[in-house]
Amino acid sequence: MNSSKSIASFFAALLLMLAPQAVFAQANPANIEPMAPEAATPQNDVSPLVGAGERGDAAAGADAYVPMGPEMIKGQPESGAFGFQEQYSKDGQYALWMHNAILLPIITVISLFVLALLLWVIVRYNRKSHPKPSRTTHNTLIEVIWTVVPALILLVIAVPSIRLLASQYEAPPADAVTIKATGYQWYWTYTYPDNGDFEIISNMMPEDEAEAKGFPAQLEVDNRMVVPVNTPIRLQTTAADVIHSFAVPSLWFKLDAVPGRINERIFQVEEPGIYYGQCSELCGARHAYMPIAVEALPRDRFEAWVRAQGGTVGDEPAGETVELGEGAEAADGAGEDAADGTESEAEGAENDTVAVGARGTGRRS
Ligand SMILES: [Cu+2]
Repeated sequence: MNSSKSIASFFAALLLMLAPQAVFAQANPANIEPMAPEAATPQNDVSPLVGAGERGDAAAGADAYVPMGPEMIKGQPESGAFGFQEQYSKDGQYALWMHNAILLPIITVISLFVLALLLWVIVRYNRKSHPKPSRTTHNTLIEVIWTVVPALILLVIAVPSIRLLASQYEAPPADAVTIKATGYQWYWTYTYPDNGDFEIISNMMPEDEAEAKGFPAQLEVDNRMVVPVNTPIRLQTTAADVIHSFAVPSLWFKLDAVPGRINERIFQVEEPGIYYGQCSELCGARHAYMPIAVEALPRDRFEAWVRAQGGTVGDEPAGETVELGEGAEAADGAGEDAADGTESEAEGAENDTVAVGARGTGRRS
């Protein structure tokens, strides 16, 4: 790192510490002083991170993020259920309406009509009751009807269908919050590039622990993907090893996560709550054990959570926290042990940028 970047990051950290945020209230101003002379030297990458760490502690004290309990679960599969899960996104609600009010009635009527025709032919025109077959080959009226009516039915279906398709692939607005979900064998990481680029590592919660806490086994995770409610999100997916697929049925969302590519789709949750999903592309031995848990929070609670992870909100300078990518590489080991691995890495390297990443990822254990 060169010295000008170091100086810039020092001022960035200083600004952060002086910012009049309630969550910073407990940061001890005395700690700002000793850092000043050190920060000017090129080899000192530490001081802004000490500041970032203190911000995390302050946030944890004043306005701590507490993961939602099982009473807030909204989207999850139910034993013996039939049909779609209840929908908590606009596209999902529209799609569910289209399925229930348009597709299902049309399918039912057509199936019954064809069944009736078949029964009529079987009963009325079998060899016994109708020994001498008619030699009729054409009937213009019937031919026009059986061409025009299906075309009209397709037209009726096409209108809401194309509308839904367009809405699903609408480009997110410029002020959308960007979240990048990366699939690994076999866990997910969530990066928040608009908020200081911190990373959350999300592993399945052990089944007995999840059940003891009242969460669905094999769906609950140690660190959820936290999103702001009623806010357009630019959800990007990619993968680090093989193809995975990010899918949350109750939010009408499924997008493949392909190594070397970024896929992107707009994502919006209408209500605070917990929404469960799973990797939906066969990706190896533990494909079934890399669930997705989305926690939607009101905007202010989301921002408090971001700060507690060492991230930034709005125009706050990002400082050195943008280098959290290293945390991800440190965790690139066995899937189950990823989060633990990062924590131990952080203990040994408190003066490294990884420390902030681990602080973010290790909060819930
Ligand atoms: Cu997968």
